[in-house]
Amino acid sequence: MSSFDTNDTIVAIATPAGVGGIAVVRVSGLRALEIVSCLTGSEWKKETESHKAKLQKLYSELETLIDEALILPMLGTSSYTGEDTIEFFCHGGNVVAENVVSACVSFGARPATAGEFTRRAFLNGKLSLDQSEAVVDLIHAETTLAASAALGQLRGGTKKEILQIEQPLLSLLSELEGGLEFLEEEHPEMPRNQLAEKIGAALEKISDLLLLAETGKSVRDGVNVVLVGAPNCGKSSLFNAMLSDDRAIVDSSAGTTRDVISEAIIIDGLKFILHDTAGVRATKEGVEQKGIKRTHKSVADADIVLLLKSQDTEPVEVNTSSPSIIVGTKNDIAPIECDIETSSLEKSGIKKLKNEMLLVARRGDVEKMLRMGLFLNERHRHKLQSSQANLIDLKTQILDNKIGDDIVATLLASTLTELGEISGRVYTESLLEEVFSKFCVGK
Ligand SMILES: Nc1nc2c(ncn2[C@@H]2O[C@H](COP(=O)(O)OP(=O)(O)OP(=O)(O)O)[C@@H](O)[C@H]2O)c(=O)[nH]1
Ligand SMILES: [Mg+2]
Repeated sequence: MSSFDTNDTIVAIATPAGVGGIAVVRVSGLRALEIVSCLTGSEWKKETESHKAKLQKLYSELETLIDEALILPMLGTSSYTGEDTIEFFCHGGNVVAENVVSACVSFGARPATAGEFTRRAFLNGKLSLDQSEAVVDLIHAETTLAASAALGQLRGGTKKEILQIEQPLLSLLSELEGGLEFLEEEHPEMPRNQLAEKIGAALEKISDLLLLAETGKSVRDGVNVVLVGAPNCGKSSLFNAMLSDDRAIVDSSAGTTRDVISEAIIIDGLKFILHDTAGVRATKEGVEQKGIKRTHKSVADADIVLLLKSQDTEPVEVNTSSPSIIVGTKNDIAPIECDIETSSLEKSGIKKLKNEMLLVARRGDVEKMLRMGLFLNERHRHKLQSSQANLIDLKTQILDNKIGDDIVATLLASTLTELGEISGRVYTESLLEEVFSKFCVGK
């Protein structure tokens, strides 16, 4: 028997631990009505009106009173999981909900594993796999933009886009497979350019999605912005000015900042993580050297590099493949050639710099992503990338006339399996494990 046996009735607290007004205990499965009947000592039948709450006393198996709670039945396919579900809205805190769970277990439920309610929703066809992942994103959203994106995906945006790539390829596959049943004389091979064209159309859509996956990453994790430059060029001052907070130590001595200091700010709904770093210079001082090493590591991980320059310090060069903005600092003393001039002292140029960061981070694409209801994650991106590589390869082999319809069909089928794992049209037990292990218990 699998540990996820869907014949079991599962139970878990759906609200976070700790003291609060109410706690919600969720029960789902074949025996949900039987269990609520045991807890309340009154009969809850199949005919119970769904989605209509009732206030009732709950008792343990020893018939001691646990709580008086609002009980919400959501029956059959109308529930989140797609099976009979009962939610108990009981008093919050650390004891009552646990007691309700224990009572449910004594009456035959099993404690749910992480994400098991959503896993059932998936298995019962209520949510696709990407929609299930959107549930986690919605719960973990730190910005309104992230929440909107998660909601768009939960409402089926990604599923629809993926289907639009899959459908023509699936019909192509069945056409190819149909043709294979005939002898070559009876059924000529599909024209190569026609085949390549269809694969090309899928490739175009995939690369559009991959661009927006990049945007999804920015919205989900934030954009890493690293401030780098010579000692004393004003990095910590600019960092503080951007945060509107006296966060990092500023001093007229060169080499003040040693550790990387990171703080997040939200600009136009998008999260940016600013990293103030140690000034780069040749030094023999051990601690400073360690700091500079950290600067280089931050630069390597940056999404955007702010290269700072001031008239009173020697400019430094940094090696980076990330987009950079050359920021002139201390322009109240003297201007310098750069992309954006700033003065942390006078708080000038900060807004302009933030706008430039939004531009470089492709804030514009966020709107597109939201409109399409996409919130692609690393898993989706990985599947899209390898499907892209396989399709490019397949297209080349077709155009080079290297392979017959039978091989085309085999290769296409394996790519479709890969793509199908995004929405869960195709899935394995280990894929479900990978996805649902990221959930919390009770979801
Ligand atoms: N006039 C003026 N002085 C500034 C400005 N920004 C920074 N300074 C001064 O420049 C000096 C160095 O500033 P920091 O912000 O500590 O420079 P840093 O790049 O972080 O220096 P390290 O941490 O040593 O690498 C301080 O004396 C600041 O007051 C500015 O916009 N205008
Ligand atoms: Mg500093």
